[in-house]
Amino acid sequence: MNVDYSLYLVTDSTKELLRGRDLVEIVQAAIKGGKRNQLSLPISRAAHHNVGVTIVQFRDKTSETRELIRVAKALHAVTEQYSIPLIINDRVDVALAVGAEGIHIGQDDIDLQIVRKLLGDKAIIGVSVSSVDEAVRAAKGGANYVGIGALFATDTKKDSKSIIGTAGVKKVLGALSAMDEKVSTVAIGGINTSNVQRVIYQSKASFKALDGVAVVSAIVAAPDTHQAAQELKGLIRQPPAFATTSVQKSKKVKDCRALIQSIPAIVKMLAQTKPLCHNMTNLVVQNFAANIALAIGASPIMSSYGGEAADLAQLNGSLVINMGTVTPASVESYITALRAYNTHGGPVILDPVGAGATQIRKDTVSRLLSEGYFDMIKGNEQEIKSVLGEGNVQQRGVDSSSSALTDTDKAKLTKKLAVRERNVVLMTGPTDFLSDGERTFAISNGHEYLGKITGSGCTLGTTIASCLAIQREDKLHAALTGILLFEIASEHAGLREDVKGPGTFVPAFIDELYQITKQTAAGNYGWLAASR
Ligand code: 3NM
Ligand code: MG
Repeated sequence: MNVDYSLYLVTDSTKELLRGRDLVEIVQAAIKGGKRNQLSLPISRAAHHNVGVTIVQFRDKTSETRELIRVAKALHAVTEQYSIPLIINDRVDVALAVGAEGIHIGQDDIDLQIVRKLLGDKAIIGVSVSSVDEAVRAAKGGANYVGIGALFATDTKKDSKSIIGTAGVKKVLGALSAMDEKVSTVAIGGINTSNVQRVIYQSKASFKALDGVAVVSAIVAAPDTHQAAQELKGLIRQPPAFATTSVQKSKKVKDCRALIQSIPAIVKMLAQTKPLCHNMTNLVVQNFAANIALAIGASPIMSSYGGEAADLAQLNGSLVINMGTVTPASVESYITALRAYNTHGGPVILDPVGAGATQIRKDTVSRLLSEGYFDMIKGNEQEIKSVLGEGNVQQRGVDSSSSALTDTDKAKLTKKLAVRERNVVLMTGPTDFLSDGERTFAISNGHEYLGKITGSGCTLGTTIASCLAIQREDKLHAALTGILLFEIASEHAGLREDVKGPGTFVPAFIDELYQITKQTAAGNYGWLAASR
């Protein structure tokens, strides 16, 4: 049975969502979503694009049986006209009464085996799951698809047992890909036009991607059903703006030395193009970060007001969100800016300063990760652990402290977060660990004075963000460039005779960054020989 799950509409019959409109008409408009404007689409897309939603589930938790059957019959007449399946939520009797193509059951509903017996082999049976265990059980029990959720908190279903995020969906996909049973997958809960591309992108496990997304309010509550379905369908077919598509996995340079050889090109380009580096950063490092950006040739703008981000995001620069001075207002600003940059594909770095120090910071990290995509996350060991939700990290203050982990463990954690978020992760420390989930490197450069001044981690974020604005295709390469530039300059500064301690180190460090950048632009790459 070849079912297209790509845009799965789940209906809702509550008054608030219907606003006096007829459900059957809404469903008809949602199915026709892509049809009316077909001619205005590029031919290549129009060809396999003749419908809006591709499958419909009738879900009504309150109506009487007679009414359920009446509406289901009317819906089936519409779905049959377009040859798409109608699935009935929970009610086998209603499905049998109208000859629907399938049933969707939750964990507390009728048993899967019984449904199969009653509806037969051809029926499409879907099961709601929110964990690997539930998904594996559904697959073994012969489900045709699983609805994985709740992805995000949603007003449509307030009793969701757990909010699992893209990380939870990815775990389920990973487990299902290792099974012999073929089961299709859709994610559900809070999906809309602002997040659908990211959900599909970030949920992908190495061997398995979602077959579709299921929505209720994004279509049923939309002011224009037809347009909402069409817009969602268009977004599903295209990768998000921040996805790196032109560099195939196999073509990415895997060898660290080869990557280092092509660092000068990025540094040169920095000086030539002077990309905008937008910093939403803490009060302590504003001035220092701006100076560091200038020293390497970037154009810093220190703007913490989210309202400005929509304009700034159009200038081809990058964004650093450093949550060192977090307030209720700043969180909203971060989210506004994050979305603006995600829409344009401008790279965004999260610096989760003191992520484990307070409950507010932990909540802020979860909220940010569920509201947008970070091309990179950089933090010290405690911060990365806290973002991962590993162990019970209680950070004292925001500065890094010594570690009990081995280097192998640190590399593993770094890679784990990069895989989970499908981005680049940098764990800073005496040795830095950098991973994009496929390649993991350890870097042992940097002078000890970096640990004795304030804002060295934060300004490393600014440096890397400037490089990301230049090298967008291989983000790991951009990060490696930023780290080596920053840390080797610190070594040059620390070794200078006129540097007597952290105080004299700061201006010398800015000078050395400036000198290295200038030398590179002039074709002198000698400094890179110090990379370890
Ligand atoms: N099931 P919206 S969440 C019907 O987690 C349903 O299994 C869920 O509505 C689950 O698209 C949900 O409006 C509601 O967020 C999804
Ligand atoms: Mg149910």
